[in-house]
Amino acid sequence: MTSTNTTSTENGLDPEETMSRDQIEAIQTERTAAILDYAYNRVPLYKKKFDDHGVHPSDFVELADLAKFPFTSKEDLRETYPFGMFAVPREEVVRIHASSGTTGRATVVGYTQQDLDDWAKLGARCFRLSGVQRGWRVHNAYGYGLFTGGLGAHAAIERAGATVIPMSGGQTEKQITLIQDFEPEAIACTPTYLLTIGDAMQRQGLDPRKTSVKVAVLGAEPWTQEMREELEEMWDIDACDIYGLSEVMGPGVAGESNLTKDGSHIWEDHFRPEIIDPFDERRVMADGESGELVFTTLTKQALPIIRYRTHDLTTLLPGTARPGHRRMGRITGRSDDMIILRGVNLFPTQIEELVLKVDGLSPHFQLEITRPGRMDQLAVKVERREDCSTDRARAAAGELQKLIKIHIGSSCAIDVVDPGALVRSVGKLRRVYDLRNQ
Ligand code: DLL
Repeated sequence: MTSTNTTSTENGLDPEETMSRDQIEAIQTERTAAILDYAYNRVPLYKKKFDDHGVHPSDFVELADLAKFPFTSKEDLRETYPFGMFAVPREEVVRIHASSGTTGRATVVGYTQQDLDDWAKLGARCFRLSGVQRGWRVHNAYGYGLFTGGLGAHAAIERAGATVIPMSGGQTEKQITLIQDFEPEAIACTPTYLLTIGDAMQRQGLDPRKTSVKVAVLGAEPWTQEMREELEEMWDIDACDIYGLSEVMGPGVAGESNLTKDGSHIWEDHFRPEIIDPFDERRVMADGESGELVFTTLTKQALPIIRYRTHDLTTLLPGTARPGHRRMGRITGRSDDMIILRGVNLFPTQIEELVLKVDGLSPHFQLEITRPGRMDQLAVKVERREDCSTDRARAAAGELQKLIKIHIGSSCAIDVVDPGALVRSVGKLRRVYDLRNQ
C-alpha cells in the first residue's frame, strides 16, 4: 500500500487539508481501487462477499463504481470474532480496541503502526480545527481502555503539539480538582459528561465559566445545537464536535471548526463516505439528502473496511473551513436508536431539542417506554433547573408535552423531577429505558 506519511506545511496544516475537491477525489479514486484489491486478496470474508455479489476489484474504475460493492456490517465483524477480518499477519497488529455494543459479542478492531500514525495525524487535524493550539493543556476525559475514545484522543492531542492530561472518564470530583489545578485550555469528553462535570461544579459553588477552559472537543454520542448552546453558556467556551467510530478508526474520522461550527469535516483523503437510503440500501443519496452514513477506509492496513454501514443518520454537505473535504450534518440519531411509538418514529435528540426550548427545564432527561395495556407509552423524565419553582415546573411540563405533540406527533407523559434526581453521564449517556418486555 502507498505510504500516507506527509509533512506539515508552514501553516501547520497537512497538505491534504487544503487540497481542492478535485485533488481529493483523484486521491480517493486511486486509494479506493487499491483498498478493494487489498481487501479482496487479504481477507477471506471480502473475497467471499465480492464473489457472492458477482463483483471484482477490477470493476472499480471511478468513484461511482463503489456502489457496485457489497456492504460490511457489525455482523461481519462479530462472525469473524475476534481477528478474522485482519488483513495483516497478527504480529503486525500493534494495538487492539473493542467496542462492547449493547447486544451480542464485542467487535474487535486492530491497528498497524502505520494505522496508529494515521489515526494520530487525523485526530490532530480535528483538535487543531477546533482551535486547540500548540502548547495548550488538554484535559482528556474520554475513557481509556478498550474504548477508542481515550487513547485515540490522547495521541491526537499529543500530535497536535498540545500537552495531554490523561484523566480518563469518571471520578468527577477528581476531574474538577485537576481542571482547577492544571488549568487546561481545552477539554475532551462526551457532551453529556461535560454537562455532568459542570453540574457537579455548580453544586460545589464553583463556576465553570471561571475555569481556564476555552474549547471543548465533544463527541461519541449524538448532541444537538441546543446542547451546544447550553454547554457554551455553562462553561463560557467554544463547543466543537468530533466524530468517529471504532470500526472505521476511532475519534478523528471527522472534526469541526471553532470558527464555523457548522458540522464535522470528514478527512476524505482517508475515508470515502456515502449516504444511502436506510430502507433501500441500493439507493445512494445525493449530497444534502439525509440517510445512513457508510464509510470505506482508504488507507487502513490492519482492518480495511469496505462500505461499512454505520447506522448513523445524517447528510453530506459541501466543505467550508476545509473546502476539499465534505461536512456531515448533525447526526440525528442511529437507526437502531429510533423509538417507534404507536407508529411515530422519534429520536432522543428530538426530545433534547424541545426540552431545552422550555424555560425552567434542564438538559438532564431520560425516556421510559412502557406498555401498561396494549398501547406503548412514553414518559419523559426531566429535571427542573435549580431556580425553577415547582409551580413553574408544572407549567413547563405542559409546555413540553405540547411541543412534543406538535413537533413529533406523539402524546407522552412528562414527569418533572428535582435537580439531581436522574443518573448522571460518565461517558456515553443512556437516554432510553425500554421497559416494555420486563
Ligand atoms: O465513540 C469514537 C469516538 C470517541 C468519537 C470519542 C468521538 C469521540 P464507538 O464507541 O465505536 O466510537 O461509537 C461510535 O458513536 O457510530 C455514532 O453513533 C456515535 N458517535 C460518535 N461520535 C459522534 C458524534 C466512538 N460526534 C458511534 N455525534 C457512532 C454523534 C457520535 N454521534
